Amino acid sequence: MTQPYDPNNVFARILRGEIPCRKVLETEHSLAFHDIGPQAPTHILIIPKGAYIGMDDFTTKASDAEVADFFRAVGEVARMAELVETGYRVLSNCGRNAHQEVQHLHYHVVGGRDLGRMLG
Ligand code: IU
Repeated sequence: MTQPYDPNNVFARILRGEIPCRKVLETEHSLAFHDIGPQAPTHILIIPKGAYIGMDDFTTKASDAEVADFFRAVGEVARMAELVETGYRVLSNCGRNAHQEVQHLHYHVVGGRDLGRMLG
């Protein structure tokens, strides 16, 4: 990562309680909430509570406990949203080519309709 973490990005502000969110799940190291611009009937974001921009700094700087907590939260969100049986998509946009909008790592969990094929 070349740019520094911006502590005033919108997800940092949500984590500090400065901006409200529709919370789905909170764990020791992670927070999940509904996306404000849902792309499907269910569209939930999962973020680590730590100050990580993307997968690069998360997987090199976060503790094993943070990483495990985060990925368990992703799976738990899918179960809580009752997406397991019908299926869902998990994705994370990291960096410029992926059009990452908010510079705090987030995974999207999207489901509730046929999502089509992502590639090809
Ligand atoms: P992206 O992967 O960085 O492109 O997605 C950012 C997402 O964050 C996008 O789906 C927005 O709708 C969502 N979002 C949000 O839920 N709350 C906000 O205040 C803002 C963006 I700004």
